[in-house]
Amino acid sequence: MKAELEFVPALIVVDMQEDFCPPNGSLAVQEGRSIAPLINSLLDAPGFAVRVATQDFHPPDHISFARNHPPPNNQPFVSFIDMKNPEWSSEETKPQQLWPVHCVAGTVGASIIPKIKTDKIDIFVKKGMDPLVEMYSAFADAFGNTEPILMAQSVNINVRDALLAQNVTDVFVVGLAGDYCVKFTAIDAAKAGFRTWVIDEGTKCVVPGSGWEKAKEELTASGVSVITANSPEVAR
Ligand code: VGL
Ligand code: ZN
Repeated sequence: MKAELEFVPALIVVDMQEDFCPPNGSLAVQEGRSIAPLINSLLDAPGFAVRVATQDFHPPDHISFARNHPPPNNQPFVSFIDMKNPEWSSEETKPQQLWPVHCVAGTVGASIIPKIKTDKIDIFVKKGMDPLVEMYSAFADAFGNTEPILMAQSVNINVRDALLAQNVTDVFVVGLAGDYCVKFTAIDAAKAGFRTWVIDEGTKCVVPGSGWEKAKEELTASGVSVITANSPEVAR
């Protein structure tokens, strides 16, 4: 009966890509590049059993790109469109926020910034590849679909199964952006049954200040702990 005592931590580095970083990223998050040293120190820490990096990896016709929708309701950051659940039997729709073109598969914008020590990464997760659906989380699309057949179009690997195969118990999340992909990845990690932590100084937000405050409330309500980098809980 030592199951409760087990601590097998994984690190997930979310979307540390050129398009989310100043000065040239098309969806640059303020100070996005500045968290690279902290993330590298975590990647160097021997304590993590698995190190994952995610990449937003969209086709040019992705549903979240404002330019793929007719005016006037196609203003990046501002407009929302109705997005349909790609699950064939579902009629469900959701409002989807529109973005500038970003992280197009194969472009420099989709590449992980060179500062990040990618040689330490065990698993690269590409997500958002299905043109018809948004996927902020590395675990599920915007409708919560996690079935492999459906997911195969939007993601290149089932992260939950990959982490479970390594007996992971705890997931630590850092990267960009705190109020979108970091938040949804952490909430889904908790839903998947992992004890989940977001490291506060390890993320920056599309909407700094109020966006991060709201995200922290949602994280806490979902059972995710937001902690500082020097907390004793952080694997080293
Ligand atoms: C993200 C907006 C659109 C993110 C991705 O990585 O947080 N945000 N696509
Ligand atoms: Zn995206």
